[in-house]
This record gives sequence, structure tokens and C-alpha cells, in this order.
Amino acid sequence: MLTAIEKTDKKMFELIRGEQARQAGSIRLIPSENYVSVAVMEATGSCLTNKYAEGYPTKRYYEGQQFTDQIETLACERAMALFGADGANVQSHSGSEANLAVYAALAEPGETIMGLSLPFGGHLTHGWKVSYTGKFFKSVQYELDPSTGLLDYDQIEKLAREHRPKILISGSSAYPREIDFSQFDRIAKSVGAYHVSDMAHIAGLVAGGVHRSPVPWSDVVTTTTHKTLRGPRGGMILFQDQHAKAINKSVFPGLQGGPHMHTISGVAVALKEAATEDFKAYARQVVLNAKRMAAKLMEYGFDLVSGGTDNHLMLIDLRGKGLSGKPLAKALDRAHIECNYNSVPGDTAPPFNPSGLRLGTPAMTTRGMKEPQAEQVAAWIAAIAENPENESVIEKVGREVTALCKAFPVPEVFVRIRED
Ligand code: DSN
Repeated sequence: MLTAIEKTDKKMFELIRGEQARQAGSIRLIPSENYVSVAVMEATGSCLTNKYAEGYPTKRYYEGQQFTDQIETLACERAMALFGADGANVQSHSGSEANLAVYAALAEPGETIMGLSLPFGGHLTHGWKVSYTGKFFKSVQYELDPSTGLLDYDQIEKLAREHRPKILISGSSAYPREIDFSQFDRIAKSVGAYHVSDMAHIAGLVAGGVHRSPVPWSDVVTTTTHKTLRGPRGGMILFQDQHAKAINKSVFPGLQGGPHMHTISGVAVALKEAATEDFKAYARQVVLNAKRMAAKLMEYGFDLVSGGTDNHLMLIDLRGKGLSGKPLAKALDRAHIECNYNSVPGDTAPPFNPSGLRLGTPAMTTRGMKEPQAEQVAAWIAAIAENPENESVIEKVGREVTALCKAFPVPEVFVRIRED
């Protein structure tokens, strides 16, 4: 039977089908990606995409909110219960918008924000110079200790005392170690700053109890909903009661119009899933897989930033092997192993061809892969890194990856858009 898309738009049908096959047939190691459940996909692809709901539950600017009010309230209640927060806003369209909304709520343009520098693992929106967060606010950036690849809380404190930021940001996009949020809280309090934590990468690990939570140590916590948390793509903000009014006003009407109710319903489903014992086991396995992959990669002679991982990701520093990230990532992609090239601390190579690879285990773990598969992936990466231009090795690895992917199927979604 033809799907509706196939009938209406053959070209788009083929493109979506191609992407679905690509996702099913690749080992996806980009640490910020995952596979959502069929339940999350159904909610996200539901009739809620047809509805405007500007405002907040019971205070909307449009009628017809009999169900949307309940959906948004449910999503907020689940977020607050899962993370132990006083309040939640689930309307941000993305993590970047959530961050900007929070800074705008807590600081005036031109005031100082302080976050981890992008080449050291921070996010663009933590005040990096090309992001508006680095233009609207005065941005001070801390770095990792180049000798250990670790956060240096003494340095952060020194910088905070010197610049006295209005907002101190913790959290990262490429930091493989556990973050001690209590240190950030202490430093922020000592200089009169707000502590904003961006837990986008680790939200699922926090929900699963395998990473300490930033919530008790932060004024405000932002997150995306689609990484380790395994929901649809979106943003979420958790806050202490005292910040509720400012944060909500900043998201709407400050930065956005109507919330994406289809996404919010998918987030609510993902939050329910994240509160289960199955999800706790998933989060544990994500970390076990990452640790095993990291250990194996080091056995194969790779340098890992900070010498390993505590969480879902690792960062290979390829400088010792005389390789750079982009050609190796492209060679791996030809073997259906998907990762991203990334700067490493102290990198002098340009960001478009940096010296590192960033790998993560959330997506492969969703497929049910465990330590033996993590070891196998490390062996394949090592084989291709030996000679990234040897197409016969790449083809051989590619065939083996395809076989492994068949043994660990992904949540089946495409059939769900068939008409019946
Ligand atoms: N959060 C980034 C990542 O880690 O991939 C994208 O903005």
C-alpha cells in the first residue's frame, strides 16, 4: 500500500526512506543523537502540529485548548517530577533558544556571562564569539586544563572573581568527564552570579541516575530533549520558583510565538519513558558501553582527552597518530560508522578540519548493543584509522557493520505513516 507521502510527494518519500535506511544501517556515534521510540514518534507526528497555543495553560491567546493545556501541564509535571525541579518550561524550540531565553531573563544586554569555550567542549550558546550570546552579552570563556583535559575549578573561580559575571554557565557539548555542579554553585554564589547549567548532553544520564544532577545546584537548568533523554528535538528549562516569572516571560512573549505542541506531546511521552526502570538500565548501559569503547580505543593506541570517559562520550585526540578528524570521519562514514570531527583542547587546526573525533554511545545502546559491540566498534575504528584511504578495508568493515546493524534493529517508524 502507498503511504500518503508516497502519493503526494514521491521525491520526499524517497528522501525520508533513504534517511530511515541510513539510520538503520549505520552505527551512529554522534553523542547528541539517538533513536526515539515509536510512541514518541507518533506523538510528534500527530494532529498537534495543527494547533496554535500561544501563552501558557489556562492563559492562551487562542481558543480550542481543551487538550493542549492538559498536554503542556502533563509535560511540565513530568519534567519537574523526573528532575526534582520547582518549575519547568517546555516551550523552547531548541536548546539554543532555551539558553538565550534564560540569559535574557537573568541578565541585561552587555552584562557578563561566563561559560566553557567552544574549542574546549563548550557550546556555541555559552557565549562563543560568533553566537549572539557572545555579542549581546559580554562573554568571558573558561578553558580546560590543557595538561589534563579536565575542568579546573580553581581557574574558573579565579576568572569569576576577576570578571564577576552575572551568569556562570556549567555544562558542555564535548566533555567526557562528570561535572561537579556543586563547585559551580559555590563559585557562582561567591561572586553573586546566577548558576545556569546546560545539561543537554547528559539529561538522560541524570534522569537514569548515572550522572549527578545539576538541579539542586543551579538557579536554572536548560536542556535539549533529544540527546540522551531520547525525546523529539526541542528545548526545556527547569528553574527554582523565584525565577518562574522571568523565565516564562522570556520564552514567551520574549523570544518565541506559539509553542510546538506536537513536540511538547512527544517530550511528555519521552519523560514518561525516562522515569522507568528500563530507562535506568539504558542509561547505565550507555556509560558501560562508552567506558568499554574508550578502554579498547586506548588499547589500540588512541589518545583520549582526559584519558577516558565517565559519561556517554569520548574525544579522540588524533594528533599523536598524525591524522586529522575530517578525513577519518569521512572514511568511517563510508563504512557506515557515523561520528563527528571535533576540536580538542589546545587544537591549532581549523574547526572545519580539527584534530579530534567525538564519539558517543546513546544511539547504539538504544539498539540494544552492549560491551562486545562497543569493543567491535573500537576495532573497526582502529582498522580504518590504520589507513583511512584503503577502500578495501573500508568496504570490508562496511559489510560487517551492515551485518551487525541487521542484528540490532532500530525502532521501526516508517510503516507508521502508511494509510490504513
Ligand atoms: N549540542 C551540539 C552537539 O553536541 O552536537 C549541537 O548543537
